[in-house]
Amino acid sequence: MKNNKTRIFTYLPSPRIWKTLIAAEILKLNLEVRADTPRNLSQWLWDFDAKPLEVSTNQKQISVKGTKGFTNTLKKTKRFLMLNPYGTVPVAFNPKGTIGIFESNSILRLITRLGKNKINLYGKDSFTKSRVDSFLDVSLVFGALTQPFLLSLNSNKKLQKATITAAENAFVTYMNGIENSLKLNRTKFIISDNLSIADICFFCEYMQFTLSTSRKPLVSNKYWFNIEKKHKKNYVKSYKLLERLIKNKNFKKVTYKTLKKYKYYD
Ligand SMILES: N[C@@H](CCC(=O)N[C@@H](CS)C(=O)NCC(=O)O)C(=O)O
Repeated sequence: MKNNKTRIFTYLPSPRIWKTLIAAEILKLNLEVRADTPRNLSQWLWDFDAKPLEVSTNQKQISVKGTKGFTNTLKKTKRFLMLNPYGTVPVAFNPKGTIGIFESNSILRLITRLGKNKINLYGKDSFTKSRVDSFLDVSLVFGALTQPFLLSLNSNKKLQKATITAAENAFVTYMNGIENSLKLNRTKFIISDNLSIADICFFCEYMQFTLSTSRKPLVSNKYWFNIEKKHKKNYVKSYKLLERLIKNKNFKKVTYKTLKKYKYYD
Protein backbone atom coordinates (compact mmCIF):
# COMPACT_ATOMS: atom_id res chain seq x y z
CA MET A 1 0.00 0.00 0.00
CA LYS A 2 1.32 3.45 -0.91
CA ASN A 3 2.35 5.47 2.10
CA ASN A 4 1.37 9.10 1.73
CA LYS A 5 1.88 10.18 5.30
CA THR A 6 4.34 12.79 6.46
CA ARG A 7 6.90 11.04 8.64
CA ILE A 8 8.16 12.47 11.90
CA PHE A 9 11.24 11.32 13.80
CA THR A 10 11.50 12.63 17.32
CA TYR A 11 11.86 11.87 20.98
CA LEU A 12 8.76 11.87 23.14
CA PRO A 13 7.49 13.46 25.22
CA SER A 14 8.63 16.73 23.68
CA PRO A 15 6.75 20.03 23.70
CA ARG A 16 8.62 20.88 20.49
CA ILE A 17 6.83 18.16 18.53
CA TRP A 18 3.58 18.73 20.44
CA LYS A 19 3.27 21.82 18.22
CA THR A 20 2.88 19.57 15.20
CA LEU A 21 0.85 16.88 16.94
CA ILE A 22 -1.70 19.42 18.22
CA ALA A 23 -2.04 21.02 14.78
CA ALA A 24 -2.42 17.56 13.19
CA GLU A 25 -5.09 16.68 15.74
CA ILE A 26 -7.07 19.85 14.94
CA LEU A 27 -6.66 19.32 11.19
CA LYS A 28 -7.33 15.56 11.44
CA LEU A 29 -4.14 14.82 9.57
CA ASN A 30 -2.56 11.39 9.93
CA LEU A 31 1.18 11.37 10.50
CA GLU A 32 3.67 8.54 10.80
CA VAL A 33 5.50 9.17 14.06
CA ARG A 34 8.70 7.26 14.82
CA ALA A 35 9.71 8.07 18.36
CA ASP A 36 11.28 6.87 21.56
CA THR A 37 12.32 8.35 24.89
CA PRO A 38 15.25 10.80 24.80
CA ARG A 39 17.47 8.22 26.48
CA ASN A 40 16.56 5.44 24.03
CA LEU A 41 16.91 7.61 20.96
CA SER A 42 20.69 7.40 21.15
CA GLN A 43 20.24 3.67 20.46
CA TRP A 44 18.46 4.40 17.17
CA LEU A 45 19.69 4.75 13.62
CA TRP A 46 18.97 8.39 12.74
CA ASP A 47 17.66 8.16 9.20
CA PHE A 48 14.56 8.71 7.07
CA ASP A 49 13.95 5.03 7.85
CA ALA A 50 14.77 5.57 11.54
CA LYS A 51 14.72 2.44 13.69
CA PRO A 52 16.31 0.96 16.81
CA LEU A 53 19.92 -0.02 16.04
CA GLU A 54 19.41 -3.68 16.88
CA VAL A 55 16.96 -4.10 14.00
CA SER A 56 18.83 -1.87 11.59
CA THR A 57 20.38 -3.41 8.52
CA ASN A 58 23.80 -2.63 7.12
CA GLN A 59 22.95 1.03 6.44
CA LYS A 60 26.12 3.13 6.32
CA GLN A 61 26.21 5.34 9.37
CA ILE A 62 28.24 8.26 10.58
CA SER A 63 28.96 8.45 14.30
CA VAL A 64 28.42 11.96 15.56
CA LYS A 65 28.93 13.19 19.09
CA GLY A 66 25.63 14.67 20.28
CA THR A 67 25.86 18.39 20.93
CA LYS A 68 22.43 19.52 22.06
CA GLY A 69 20.67 17.41 24.64
CA PHE A 70 22.61 14.24 23.75
CA THR A 71 26.00 13.60 25.27
CA ASN A 72 26.71 10.21 23.74
CA THR A 73 27.51 9.22 20.19
CA LEU A 74 24.62 9.22 17.76
CA LYS A 75 24.41 7.13 14.62
CA LYS A 76 23.25 9.32 11.76
CA THR A 77 23.18 8.26 8.12
CA LYS A 78 24.50 10.36 5.24
CA ARG A 79 20.95 10.50 3.89
CA PHE A 80 19.73 11.81 7.26
CA LEU A 81 22.30 14.63 7.18
CA MET A 82 21.57 15.43 3.52
CA LEU A 83 17.88 15.81 4.33
CA ASN A 84 18.46 17.37 7.74
CA PRO A 85 21.86 19.13 7.64
CA TYR A 86 21.78 20.35 11.27
CA GLY A 87 21.11 16.77 12.32
CA THR A 88 18.53 17.65 14.97
CA VAL A 89 15.24 16.16 16.05
CA PRO A 90 12.36 16.65 15.68
CA VAL A 91 12.51 16.27 11.92
CA ALA A 92 9.81 15.64 9.31
CA PHE A 93 10.11 13.99 5.90
CA ASN A 94 7.88 13.91 2.85
CA PRO A 95 6.49 10.39 2.20
CA LYS A 96 9.15 9.63 -0.44
CA GLY A 97 11.98 10.66 1.90
CA THR A 98 13.43 13.19 -0.50
CA ILE A 99 12.76 16.34 1.51
CA GLY A 100 13.56 16.91 5.17
CA ILE A 101 12.03 19.68 7.26
CA PHE A 102 13.85 20.66 10.43
CA GLU A 103 13.08 23.17 13.22
CA SER A 104 9.88 22.47 15.12
CA ASN A 105 8.25 25.72 13.97
CA SER A 106 8.88 24.87 10.33
CA ILE A 107 7.39 21.41 10.85
CA LEU A 108 4.37 23.12 12.42
CA ARG A 109 4.04 25.39 9.38
CA LEU A 110 4.29 22.37 7.07
CA ILE A 111 1.44 20.54 8.81
CA THR A 112 -0.69 23.67 8.72
CA ARG A 113 -0.05 24.09 5.00
CA LEU A 114 -0.88 20.44 4.35
CA GLY A 115 -4.18 20.74 6.23
CA LYS A 116 -5.14 24.21 5.04
CA ASN A 117 -8.37 23.14 3.34
CA LYS A 118 -9.82 21.90 6.62
CA ILE A 119 -9.22 24.78 9.03
CA ASN A 120 -7.00 27.76 8.45
CA LEU A 121 -4.64 27.90 11.42
CA TYR A 122 -2.14 30.15 9.65
CA GLY A 123 -4.16 33.22 8.64
CA LYS A 124 -6.16 34.37 5.67
CA ASP A 125 -3.69 36.62 3.85
CA SER A 126 0.03 37.28 3.48
CA PHE A 127 0.10 39.96 6.16
CA THR A 128 -1.69 37.81 8.74
CA LYS A 129 0.50 34.81 7.92
CA SER A 130 3.60 36.96 8.26
CA ARG A 131 2.40 38.28 11.61
CA VAL A 132 2.03 34.63 12.69
CA ASP A 133 5.59 34.09 11.45
CA SER A 134 6.76 37.01 13.61
CA PHE A 135 5.46 35.25 16.71
CA LEU A 136 6.96 31.95 15.58
CA ASP A 137 10.33 33.66 15.09
CA VAL A 138 10.38 35.26 18.54
CA SER A 139 9.46 31.87 19.99
CA LEU A 140 12.46 30.29 18.27
CA VAL A 141 14.72 33.04 19.63
CA PHE A 142 13.30 32.42 23.11
CA GLY A 143 13.82 28.66 22.72
CA ALA A 144 17.38 29.09 21.46
CA LEU A 145 18.36 31.59 24.17
CA THR A 146 16.99 29.43 26.99
CA GLN A 147 18.22 26.04 25.67
CA PRO A 148 21.66 26.29 27.39
CA PHE A 149 19.89 26.93 30.71
CA LEU A 150 17.41 24.05 30.27
CA LEU A 151 20.18 21.65 29.26
CA SER A 152 22.45 22.65 32.12
CA LEU A 153 19.70 21.95 34.69
CA ASN A 154 20.09 18.27 33.81
CA SER A 155 23.84 18.31 33.53
CA ASN A 156 26.52 17.33 36.02
CA LYS A 157 28.42 20.52 35.23
CA LYS A 158 28.02 23.57 37.43
CA LEU A 159 25.27 25.95 36.31
CA GLN A 160 26.75 29.41 35.69
CA LYS A 161 25.05 32.54 37.02
CA ALA A 162 25.33 34.14 33.55
CA THR A 163 23.34 31.23 32.06
CA ILE A 164 20.52 31.85 34.54
CA THR A 165 20.54 35.60 33.86
CA ALA A 166 20.43 35.02 30.09
CA ALA A 167 17.43 32.70 30.51
CA GLU A 168 15.64 35.16 32.79
CA ASN A 169 16.15 37.99 30.29
CA ALA A 170 14.92 35.80 27.44
CA PHE A 171 11.81 34.77 29.41
CA VAL A 172 10.95 38.37 30.33
CA THR A 173 11.48 39.66 26.77
CA TYR A 174 9.38 36.87 25.26
CA MET A 175 6.53 37.11 27.74
CA ASN A 176 6.44 40.94 27.64
CA GLY A 177 5.66 40.81 23.91
CA ILE A 178 2.93 38.18 24.27
CA GLU A 179 1.36 40.08 27.19
CA ASN A 180 1.51 43.44 25.40
CA SER A 181 -0.11 41.99 22.34
CA LEU A 182 -2.97 40.39 24.27
CA LYS A 183 -3.50 43.50 26.40
CA LEU A 184 -3.34 46.14 23.68
CA ASN A 185 -5.16 44.27 20.94
CA ARG A 186 -7.76 42.78 23.28
CA THR A 187 -7.95 39.62 21.21
CA LYS A 188 -8.98 36.23 22.57
CA PHE A 189 -5.94 34.57 21.02
CA ILE A 190 -2.58 35.98 19.98
CA ILE A 191 -3.43 36.96 16.42
CA SER A 192 -7.20 37.41 16.57
CA ASP A 193 -10.25 35.89 18.20
CA ASN A 194 -9.44 32.66 16.37
CA LEU A 195 -6.86 30.08 17.32
CA SER A 196 -3.75 30.08 15.13
CA ILE A 197 -0.40 28.32 15.10
CA ALA A 198 1.01 31.34 16.98
CA ASP A 199 -1.01 30.13 20.01
CA ILE A 200 0.03 26.51 19.55
CA CYS A 201 3.67 27.54 19.31
CA PHE A 202 3.44 29.82 22.36
CA PHE A 203 1.80 27.09 24.46
CA CYS A 204 4.45 24.50 23.57
CA GLU A 205 7.43 26.83 23.85
CA TYR A 206 6.19 27.91 27.28
CA MET A 207 5.75 24.24 28.30
CA GLN A 208 9.23 23.36 27.05
CA PHE A 209 10.57 26.05 29.39
CA THR A 210 8.36 25.57 32.42
CA LEU A 211 8.50 21.76 32.59
CA SER A 212 12.27 21.92 32.85
CA THR A 213 12.54 24.96 35.09
CA SER A 214 10.03 23.67 37.64
CA ARG A 215 12.73 21.22 38.71
CA LYS A 216 15.80 22.20 40.68
CA PRO A 217 19.15 21.65 38.96
CA LEU A 218 20.75 18.22 39.26
CA VAL A 219 23.76 19.75 40.98
CA SER A 220 22.57 22.08 43.74
CA ASN A 221 23.29 25.70 42.94
CA LYS A 222 23.18 28.86 45.04
CA TYR A 223 22.19 31.10 42.12
CA TRP A 224 19.21 29.03 40.95
CA PHE A 225 15.67 30.31 41.41
CA ASN A 226 12.35 29.64 39.70
CA ILE A 227 12.36 32.25 36.91
CA GLU A 228 8.72 31.71 36.05
CA LYS A 229 7.44 32.07 39.62
CA LYS A 230 9.32 35.36 40.04
CA HIS A 231 7.69 36.98 37.00
CA LYS A 232 4.31 35.26 36.74
CA LYS A 233 2.33 38.17 38.24
CA ASN A 234 3.25 40.38 35.27
CA TYR A 235 1.65 38.12 32.72
CA VAL A 236 -2.02 37.83 33.67
CA LYS A 237 -3.41 37.74 30.11
CA SER A 238 -0.77 35.31 28.89
CA TYR A 239 -1.52 32.86 31.71
CA LYS A 240 -5.25 33.18 31.01
CA LEU A 241 -4.56 32.21 27.43
CA LEU A 242 -2.46 29.24 28.54
CA GLU A 243 -5.29 28.12 30.84
CA ARG A 244 -7.76 28.34 27.97
CA LEU A 245 -5.48 26.35 25.67
CA ILE A 246 -4.82 23.63 28.21
CA LYS A 247 -8.57 22.95 28.35
CA ASN A 248 -8.86 22.63 24.56
CA LYS A 249 -9.59 18.98 23.73
CA ASN A 250 -6.94 18.75 21.01
CA PHE A 251 -4.23 20.15 23.26
CA LYS A 252 -5.38 17.84 26.02
CA LYS A 253 -5.29 14.77 23.80
CA VAL A 254 -1.63 15.32 22.91
CA THR A 255 -0.31 16.56 26.24
CA TYR A 256 -2.48 14.89 28.90
CA LYS A 257 -0.15 12.02 29.85
CA THR A 258 2.82 14.30 30.43
CA LEU A 259 1.05 17.30 31.89
CA LYS A 260 -0.88 15.16 34.36
CA LYS A 261 2.45 14.17 35.90
CA TYR A 262 3.18 17.87 36.38
CA LYS A 263 -0.29 18.36 37.93
CA TYR A 264 -1.72 20.50 35.14
CA TYR A 265 -4.64 18.05 34.92
CA ASP A 266 -6.36 16.26 37.84
N1 LIG B 1 15.23 24.81 17.58
C1 LIG B 1 15.18 23.39 17.34
C2 LIG B 1 15.89 22.66 18.44
C3 LIG B 1 16.14 21.20 18.12
C4 LIG B 1 17.23 20.59 19.00
O1 LIG B 1 18.06 21.31 19.58
N2 LIG B 1 17.25 19.25 19.09
C5 LIG B 1 18.27 18.57 19.86
C6 LIG B 1 17.64 17.74 20.97
S1 LIG B 1 16.99 18.78 22.21
C7 LIG B 1 18.99 17.55 18.95
O2 LIG B 1 18.39 17.04 18.02
N3 LIG B 1 20.28 17.27 19.20
C8 LIG B 1 20.97 16.33 18.36
C9 LIG B 1 22.47 16.36 18.57
O3 LIG B 1 22.91 16.77 19.64
O4 LIG B 1 23.18 15.93 17.65
C10 LIG B 1 13.70 22.97 17.20
O5 LIG B 1 12.82 23.67 17.72
O6 LIG B 1 13.43 21.95 16.53
